[in-house]
Amino acid sequence: MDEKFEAEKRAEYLRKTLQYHSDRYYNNDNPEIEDYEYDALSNELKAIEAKYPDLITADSPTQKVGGSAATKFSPVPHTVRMESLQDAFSFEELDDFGKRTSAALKTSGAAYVVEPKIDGLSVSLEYVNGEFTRGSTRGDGDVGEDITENLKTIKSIPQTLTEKVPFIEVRGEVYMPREVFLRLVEKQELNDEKPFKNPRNAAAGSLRQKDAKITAERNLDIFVFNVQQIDGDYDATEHKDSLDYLKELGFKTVPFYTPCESIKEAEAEITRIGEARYTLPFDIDGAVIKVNDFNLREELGSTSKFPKWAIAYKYPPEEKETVINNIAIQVGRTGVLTPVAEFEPVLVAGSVIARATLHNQDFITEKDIHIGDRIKIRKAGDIIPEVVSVVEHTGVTEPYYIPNICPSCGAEVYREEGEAAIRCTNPECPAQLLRNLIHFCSKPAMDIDGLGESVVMMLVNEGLVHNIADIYDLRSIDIAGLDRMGMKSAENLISAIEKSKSNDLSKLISAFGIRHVGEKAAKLLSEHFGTIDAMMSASIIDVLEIEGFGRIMAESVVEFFTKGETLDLINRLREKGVNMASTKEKIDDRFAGQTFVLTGTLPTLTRSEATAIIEQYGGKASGSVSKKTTYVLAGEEAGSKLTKANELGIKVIDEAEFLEMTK
Ligand code: 0OX
Repeated sequence: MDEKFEAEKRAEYLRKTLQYHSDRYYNNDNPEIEDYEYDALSNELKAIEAKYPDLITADSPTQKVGGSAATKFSPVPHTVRMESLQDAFSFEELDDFGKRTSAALKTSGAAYVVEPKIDGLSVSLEYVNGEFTRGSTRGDGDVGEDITENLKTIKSIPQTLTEKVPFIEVRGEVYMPREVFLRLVEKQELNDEKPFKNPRNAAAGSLRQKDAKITAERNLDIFVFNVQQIDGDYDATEHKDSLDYLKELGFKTVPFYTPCESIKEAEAEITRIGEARYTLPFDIDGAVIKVNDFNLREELGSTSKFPKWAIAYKYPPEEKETVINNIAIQVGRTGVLTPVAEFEPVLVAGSVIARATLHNQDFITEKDIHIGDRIKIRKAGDIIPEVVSVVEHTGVTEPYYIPNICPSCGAEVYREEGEAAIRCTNPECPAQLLRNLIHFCSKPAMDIDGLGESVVMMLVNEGLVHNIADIYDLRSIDIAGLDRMGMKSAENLISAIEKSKSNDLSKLISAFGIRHVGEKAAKLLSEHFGTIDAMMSASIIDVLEIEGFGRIMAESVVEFFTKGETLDLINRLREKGVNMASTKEKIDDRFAGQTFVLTGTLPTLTRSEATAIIEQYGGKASGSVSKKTTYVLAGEEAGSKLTKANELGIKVIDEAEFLEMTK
């Protein structure tokens, strides 16, 4: 195949992939890949585009500063562009940066400063007469989002500066200290909420909250590192001056920086920071080299995206070697057997780890993992342990295979065609019961406060609960006897259990943990059918009527509601008084996607009454007729709109026909 054609295909693939991951990162705060991996893909695309500039497209992720201006908050245009930094992954690239800088300045070399690159969210803070007036995210560099109220909750952001500077805009990085992050994740796990993947995502998720009270609870912090623009006395000529001035005004500035006379010195400092990386109380994803002198910075200028006077060196994720002692099997809620590698504990990215999931048999086979192997591990997103590769087999053991009986109950296991997962066949498997119970009580499900993993485990181990419905037979006297439980907490737990009986049906459906049915699908099912009885008698065709439901989901729902154990469970829960009906009225959106234009005087309805009916059923009322109009609702003395409707061939209806449509 022609080389350019191949490059074009690859570029297309890279653009799509990068767009997908960028959206997860910036708009959902839920990345799937490592920043490092993202950067590598981005660099590959940049290299292709450098070789074949005609392959550059306007929407290429390489043409954006990063992030996109989201719509949740009001837009803030940045009068001084919030530039991003050019990245380097090797010292050769730093050497090149040094050469470019010297060449452009026509000097033997500029002096630099090196500072840590805080892994958080870049923000702009504006002050008028020394008062904090507006704060925003970087967005795409040109337009960000107004997050003033959220930023006001960060204690280290001064509300009032020590001097009444007429106007100043500064730039800094909001971050979540590692300790705060670890506590937050602990709490999220306890509440069975989906935990944040790393401090950066936690900071982003906390900052872009509509409710600033949530941001306030998250204990975010900031380091300020740049004066973006200033209207006032400012005579800083080098990096140190600006940081000293910012400090004087009351800002918390970058925790340290080191002046370096050459790129070689800067590289030595970067190595030192890299070694100390995990001893810092906050995450860094690199170090920044900046030209020290402001006049030289000005002389160097910027490209369309980044300043030519600075570069970020990105550290690779730390990888360590260790030895697999054992592979344990965990049985999940839906009976899936998950292999977990247990290895010699090692210190990686700041904490000791001893276990990592091996996902499934395919993962093990692909990496050729045996017990006893020397392996390379790292932490994904610097948090979640993962096996990178096998370094060497010890020769002691065979390739590993997940057992063909369930380690919890001894029942046979099976692997469905086209699926990676291996499942236990026993619906009464105690390991599944435990996982199901934990899910049943969790926040997105029945939301029973106090019934988290550890209490559920005690209830099962003590033989107080054998089946989900047994929860509703518990008495405070049984619970009070459990470890670290008094009468007071037992009573609280009983009232939380009692309260869950009146939950909306959607929570119960979510709590059943039907395969392929998450929280949103549970809501749709509940709104569509209204009662559990209607759901139980629904056919696959009936379920497929719900928008967004495909065949796999529909089959799974019908299969679940025809199983004997489901019917037993529903009967028992019904006996205990658990609500089995939707408390939400079904939304009737029969006019969804339709546009009505009103003209003339209707016999009985006023214009606003007719509009209200259209909107109640999800339709739109518009003032002018166009090709997009669905109906023209015409009354007495209809004028030019009626003529236009006839010209365009749009259906004209009268009030009687309209009212008929609403029956
Ligand atoms: C950081 C960080 C980011 C900003 C625009 C020109 C230089 N995340 O810690 N950016 C910069 O500087 C850029 N410095 C930093 N320390």
